[in-house]
Amino acid sequence: MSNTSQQLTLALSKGRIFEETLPLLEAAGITVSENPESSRKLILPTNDPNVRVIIVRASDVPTYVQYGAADFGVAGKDVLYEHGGEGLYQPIDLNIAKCRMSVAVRSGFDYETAVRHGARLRVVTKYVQTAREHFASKGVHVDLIKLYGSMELGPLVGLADAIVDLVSTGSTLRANDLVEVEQIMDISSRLVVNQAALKLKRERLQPILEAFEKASKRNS
Ligand code: PRT
Ligand code: MG
Repeated sequence: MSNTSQQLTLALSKGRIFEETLPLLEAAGITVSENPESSRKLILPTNDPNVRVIIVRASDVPTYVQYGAADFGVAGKDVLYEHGGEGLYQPIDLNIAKCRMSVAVRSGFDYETAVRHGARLRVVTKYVQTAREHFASKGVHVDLIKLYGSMELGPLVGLADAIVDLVSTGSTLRANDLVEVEQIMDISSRLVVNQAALKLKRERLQPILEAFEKASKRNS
């Protein structure tokens, strides 16, 4: 069921990625006709009859693009790293939805000393792949526990010693008495393009990619 017409389908997630992609679409002359926060529609038309937007979960964007159900999409580096990026061409860092991936612990937990003494740490995270690589590269022994949200709760109720999660302002950590002890990587969102679409729909895609690239430089 791939998307073979000459129409272009763009996969976005609701919330910050949708909001921060709108100005890039504007720069390409594309206006989305409905707001996904108020509409229940999952397929949104635009002012360009050849371009439509589909609304999917942030972590599902790479999957839709990989299988060609969307020609292109916008996804965080966190999501792409976990997905692995197979079948995706990643031409542009859009410099939007910026944050960092960090290790945080309960304030009062002496992370440095625990690591130095070779303690085995329990870590909750949605980002198992990224966390595994990070701790392996540092030689820290960890038991990783996968969660799907509210990682911040883990250390507060004794599920874990540490979390690996995204941080932007730091207010979620502060509100839950957690402190950031390590920054793993800087995160921003990238444009991802289906490899077959890049060849077959190049004429339609190219001007949009160029407009995105130009507009995203303003965010850097
Ligand atoms: O929310 P849902 O479960 O549907 O999916 P999602 O969390 O994957 O989607 P969404 O829309 O929340 O995030 C989409 C993308 O935005 C992520 O994949 C990141 O690349 C990027 N991004 C940028 C963030 C943040 N900043 C961010 N602060 N994603 C999540 N957060 C969360 C973080 O997980 C933590 O709970 O915000 C909280 C921390 O924020 P501060 O400001 O309190 O530090
Ligand atoms: Mg979220």
